[in-house]
Amino acid sequence: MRLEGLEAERARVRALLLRGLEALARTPIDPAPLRQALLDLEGPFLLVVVGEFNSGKSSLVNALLGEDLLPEGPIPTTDRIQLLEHGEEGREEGEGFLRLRKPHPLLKALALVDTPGTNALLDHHEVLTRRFLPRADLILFVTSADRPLTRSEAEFLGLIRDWGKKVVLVVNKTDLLSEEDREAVARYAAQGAREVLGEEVPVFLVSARLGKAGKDEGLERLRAHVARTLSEKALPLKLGAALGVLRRLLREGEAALGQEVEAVRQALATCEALEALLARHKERVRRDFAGQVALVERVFREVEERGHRFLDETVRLGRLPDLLNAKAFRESFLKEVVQDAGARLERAVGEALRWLARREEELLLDALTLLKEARPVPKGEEPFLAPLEEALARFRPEEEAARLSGLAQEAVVRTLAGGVGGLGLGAALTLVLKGLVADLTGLLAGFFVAFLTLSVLPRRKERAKRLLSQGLKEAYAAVRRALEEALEAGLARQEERFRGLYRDRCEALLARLEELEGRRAVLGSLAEEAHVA
Ligand SMILES: Nc1nc2c(ncn2[C@@H]2O[C@H](COP(=O)(O)OP(=O)(O)OP(=O)(O)O)[C@@H](O)[C@H]2O)c(=O)[nH]1
Ligand SMILES: [Mg+2]
Repeated sequence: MRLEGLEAERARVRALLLRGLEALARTPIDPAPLRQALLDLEGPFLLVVVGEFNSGKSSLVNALLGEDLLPEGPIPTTDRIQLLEHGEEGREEGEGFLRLRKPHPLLKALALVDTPGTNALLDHHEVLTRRFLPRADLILFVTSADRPLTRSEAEFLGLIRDWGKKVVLVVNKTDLLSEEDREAVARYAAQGAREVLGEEVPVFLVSARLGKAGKDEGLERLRAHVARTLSEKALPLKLGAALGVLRRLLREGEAALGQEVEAVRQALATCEALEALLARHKERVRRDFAGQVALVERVFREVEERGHRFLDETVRLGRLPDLLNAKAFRESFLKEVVQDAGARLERAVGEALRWLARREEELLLDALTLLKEARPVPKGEEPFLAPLEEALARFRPEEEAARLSGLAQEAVVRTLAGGVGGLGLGAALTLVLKGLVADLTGLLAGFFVAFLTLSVLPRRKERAKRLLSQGLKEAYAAVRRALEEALEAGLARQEERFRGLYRDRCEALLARLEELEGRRAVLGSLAEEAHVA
């Protein structure tokens, strides 16, 4: 019954590891240790002996087996992973690996693994051992009684903890200690291990040397502990070891994805900064465009002032006879009132539209400055710069101004066709505006016609003034509306083009962020399941 439960548990862990493999495939983490754990789930229990060189690991294995199977020595001796398995006598060598088979009763329940010592001058020894760590189902950590638990040993214990392994601490060479020192050494080693591992671990004081002669109680106790542990908890330990590997890799995967998420977030901050820049740009252009419109308005205002003065003088100076001569009146009206207003209006409108077109270049330059100042450049930002630089190189404000001018004309024509301009001013203006920009001369010629139709008497002067003002006001309103339409159309085009430079990339970043968060969530929930299991 209990066995069935354990087998079900093994199946559950196996399924979890498989899901872990799948999830890790979508991270930069090497899943090899997990794949190995999946294989080892079906293999023998791996009791792995680790420790610094010369602490007596090989001697301990020999003592446990009761025969001098493995070479021992005072210098770094073991240079490969030595795996002892139950079976017909045999030996198999591989790269950094030796497999020995023995028909030894101890090996029936487990495979015993001797590893190269750590903290020697031989780095490759330590690499072999570190790489083997994740495979251990239980670790015998051997330290030497004459220097129990050094700093480097504590650091190595830390690596073991990171893989979530269970540890049995063995203080070897206790034959070197006096009876009274044994107690202190045991306490010291136990406390050190507890501090690193965050849990109490069993500690055994042994002498492999004496043990070989069958004269060491500590070794016997260790042997009994191992036998009991295996009979009671072999499978839970194995499953726990596999889950430890899973948790560790999931943690690494989460950290790696977290870094990617951070990089994407930084890049997205650039997207937000560009959007904010665009919003500020539109606000500023709208505000400053008022200055351009005021220059246009001034042309109308000056005509109006001159017109009023002209009417006043015409009446005051008794130029009535002139007024009867339509041709002469028209000429002096054009000369004194209209002057070059048409050309000036055309220039002012053109200037306003060119001003508007050039603002786009400013936007691009501001964006480039923003991107360049945002150092250090987060990974993957370059693609933002390139399209902006290209857009700047391609930028032709004159073409854009011409296009906007076309838009403005259309707008004026549209407005006036809607029936502005009593007294036929509208029609005159409409005709004139079919050209490039408003021709004020034409507008005022229209006014002139209207003016003559009034009986020009002094008492009609005010009415004539009102008529002129009204006509100019309507014409100005039409031009202003056209300019405002051109402003909005221009801004919309600037916005569209500007966003086009980064929209795809920012959308891709958002999608990537979502994707990464999704993957991270999968790792997180697997890690939780691996904890509960
Ligand atoms: N006094 C004493 N010496 C021991 C004991 N166990 C091992 N030694 C000696 O310590 C030295 C190192 O023993 P090894 O078993 O080779 O140590 P190791 O940990 O396997 O060393 P590496 O394979 O180099 O990592 C040898 O000279 C052993 O004879 C012990 O219990 N008491
Ligand atoms: Mg050795």
